Amino acid sequence: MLAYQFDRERYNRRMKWYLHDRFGMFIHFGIYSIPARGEWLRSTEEMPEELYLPYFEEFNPYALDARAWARAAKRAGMRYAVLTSKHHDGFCLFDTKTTDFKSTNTPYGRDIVADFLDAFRAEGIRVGLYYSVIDWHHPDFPQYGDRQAPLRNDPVAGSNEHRVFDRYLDYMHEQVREICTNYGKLDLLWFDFSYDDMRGEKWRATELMNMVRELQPDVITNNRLEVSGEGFGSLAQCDPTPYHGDFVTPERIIPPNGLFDVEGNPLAWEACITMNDNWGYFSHDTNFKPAPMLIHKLVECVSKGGNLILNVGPDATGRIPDQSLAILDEIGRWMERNSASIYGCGPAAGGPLEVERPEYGRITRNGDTYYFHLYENALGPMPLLGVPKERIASMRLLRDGTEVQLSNSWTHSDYPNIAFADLGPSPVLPDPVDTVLA
Ligand code: JFZ
Repeated sequence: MLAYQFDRERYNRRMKWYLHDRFGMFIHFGIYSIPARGEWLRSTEEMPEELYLPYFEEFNPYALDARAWARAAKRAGMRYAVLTSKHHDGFCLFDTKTTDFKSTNTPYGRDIVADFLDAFRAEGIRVGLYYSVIDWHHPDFPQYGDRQAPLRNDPVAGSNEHRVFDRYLDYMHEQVREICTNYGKLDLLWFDFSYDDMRGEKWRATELMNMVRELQPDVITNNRLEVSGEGFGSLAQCDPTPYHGDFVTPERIIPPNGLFDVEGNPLAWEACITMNDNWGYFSHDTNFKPAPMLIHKLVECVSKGGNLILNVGPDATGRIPDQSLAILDEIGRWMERNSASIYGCGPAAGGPLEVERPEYGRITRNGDTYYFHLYENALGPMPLLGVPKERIASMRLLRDGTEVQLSNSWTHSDYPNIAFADLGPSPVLPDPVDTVLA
C-alpha cells in the first residue's frame, strides 16, 4: 500500500470557505426530540429499545419547515449548517436502503436530509452532515460500556459475543456512501466520535476516507474518526493519517490560545457549543446563554483563529424553540452591522502591527484592517495598544461608518505606541454589547 501523501495545497484550497465563513449552525434533530430529554436518553436512562421504538412509530414533525430553519440561520449571519443525519440512536434522517429505521418510514415520511440540503442551499448557506459512527440500534454494534447504551433488558445482557463488528462497519460505510452519493455536493462531513480504542482503523477509517474523497473530492471533515476529547489529532502532530480530518473540534471549550501544530503553524478548529445545556431538544432546559455572551464567544473564536458552530435542537414538531430563534435574531442584528469583523477575519497576531488584547475587549483582523471590539466604556479616549498613530490610515465605527478621530490629548511622547480613539467627551458606546472600531 502507498503511504498517505498529505497535500497541503489541496488542503488549503478546500479549507478556504470554511476559514472565511467562521460561523455555522449545528442542528440536532431526531426521534429523541419527542421525549424531549436530550439525545443521549437511551443511554443515560438505560432505556431498552422497545421503550424507544414508539417514538419512531409516532415521529411526525408536521411543522418542520427547513426553509424556516435556513432563514433563521441566515438572519443570524451563519454561513454553514450541519444536520445530524444519524445520531448515536441509529435513527436515519435520510432515505437509506440499509435499514427501515429512517424518517421516510415514519408517519412523517420525508427525507429530512434532502429537505435540509435543498433549503439551506437555496439560502446560499454551505451544507454539512453530522454522522455518528456510534450506533445503539444496529445489532452488531457493541452495546456495553459507558459510552454505549447499557440496556438492562437486552436478551443477551452483559455480552457482545454474538455481535460481528465488521458487519456493522459494512453497514456504516454503506450509509456514508449513500450520503456522499445521493445528495449532490456536500461541503462538510462531521463524524462523531472515537473513544477508548474505538478509533481510526477500528472504523476502517482509511478505507472510509478514501471512499469519501473519491465521492466528494472537496468535502472537509472534522477529526473525530481519530480523536475526541484527548489531543488534537495527527494533523496537529504534523504526521497526518489518511483520516486526519481537516479541523479540530474542541467541544464546549474555546482553546485558551488558539491551536497550533507541533511546528507552530495555526490549526483550523471549530468550537461547538449549545445555546442551553443540551444538543437535542430538552423541554425543561431553559438555561439559555444570553445573545451578548454568544456574540462575545464568536468574536473570541475568530480572534483566536477558530470557527464557532452554535447548536439548535428543534422540538418534536420540527420547530426551532422560540427562545433559540430570539437569540439567533439578536445575534443577527449585531452581525448585520458588524459581520465584516467576523468573515474573512482571524487573529491580530501575524499582522503588520504588534497589538495586544485590550482590557476592554478583543481584536480581530482581516489583512491590514484591525477590528477593535469594545465591550466596555472608557472614561475618555480609548487606548489602542500597539498602534502608533502614524500607522492609522482611517478609523470608523463599523456599525454605521461614522468616522472616529484620534484623540489629541494623549498622543504625545508619553505613549509612542498607543493611539487613542476619541469617542466623545463622556463616551457611551453606541452598541453596549460590542462596538467595533475598524
Ligand atoms: C458528541 C455527542 O455524543 C453529542 O450527543 C453531540 O452530538 C456532540 C456534538 O458530540 O459528544 C461528545 C463528543 C466528544 C466529546 C465530548 C462530547 N469530547 O471529545 O470531549
